Amino acid sequence: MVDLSLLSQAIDGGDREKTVQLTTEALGAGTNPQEIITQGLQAGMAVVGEKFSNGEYFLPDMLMAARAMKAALEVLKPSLEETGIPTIGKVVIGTVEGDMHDIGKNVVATFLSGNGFEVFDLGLNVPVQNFIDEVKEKKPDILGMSALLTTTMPVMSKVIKALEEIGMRSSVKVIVGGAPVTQDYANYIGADAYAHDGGKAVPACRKLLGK
Ligand code: B1M
Repeated sequence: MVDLSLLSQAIDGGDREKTVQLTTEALGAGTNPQEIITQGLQAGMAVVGEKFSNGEYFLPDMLMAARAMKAALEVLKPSLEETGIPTIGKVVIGTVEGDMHDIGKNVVATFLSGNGFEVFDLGLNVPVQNFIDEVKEKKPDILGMSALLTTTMPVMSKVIKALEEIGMRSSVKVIVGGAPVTQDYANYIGADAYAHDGGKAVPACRKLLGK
């Protein structure tokens, strides 16, 4: 049994090698990958965020933690994606323009593809027009947008307005998320759903499709 607080500490220390080693051990010991993410990796990231807020950490510390977390997610990806579930819907997802945070969006995308959704990941810093073009081209059931900065949250509203302007709002369901995003904000901008984390994004997307 791997103590997941050690994993949080490895993320906090930006120690990629240790993070990968502990993630591999936890997985090998049968720990649920979702638990490894929330109780180990994400918990560590929360500490990094707090330390950045209070001036104890700087940008390079966040970058090192991010690299460690990305490496750990690569270890977890195959088990999160192992599924015999037939495709239940198509999702286009991305982090909005101006925002370089993609770890949480990647977690959500991996959870969705591991739970039977066909996912088209547009990456990070995605301009409004790219979301629109992809909705036109891929005709997804769901459009997912992630924002980690209070300054980039309004871009999600711009995408929804752009969909309205071209008469495509009713052809796609919109789900939003990211640390500063709330259910109230989702309601305010006219999104169809909000999910607090990757685990909750799966039932939220299923619900949007009535499945
Ligand atoms: Co930045 N950063 N960062 N950062 N960073 C935050 C977000 C911050 C809260 C840190 C802090 O001050 N405490 C703060 C934002 C303040 C605010 O706006 N309120 C901040 C800041 C200020 C900045 C810069 C401005 C710093 C600077 O340059 N001075 C800068 C901005 C760059 C930009 O985007 N333009 C910046 C840069 C960076 C790095 C590049 C160094 C790096 C990101 C690397 C990367 O993603 N590739 C980074 C990191 C690592 C963080 C923290 C520490 C961790 C984010 C993370 O990956 N968490 C973060 C502090 C924090 O969040 N506590 C912080 C782990 C991840 C699994 O969780 O992303 O929340 P999260 O995703 C969750 C849920 O939110 C949800 O599910 C996910 C999985 O469970 N979710 C969705 C996410 N998207 C969803 C979509 C959905 C549904 C659910 O539906 C579609």
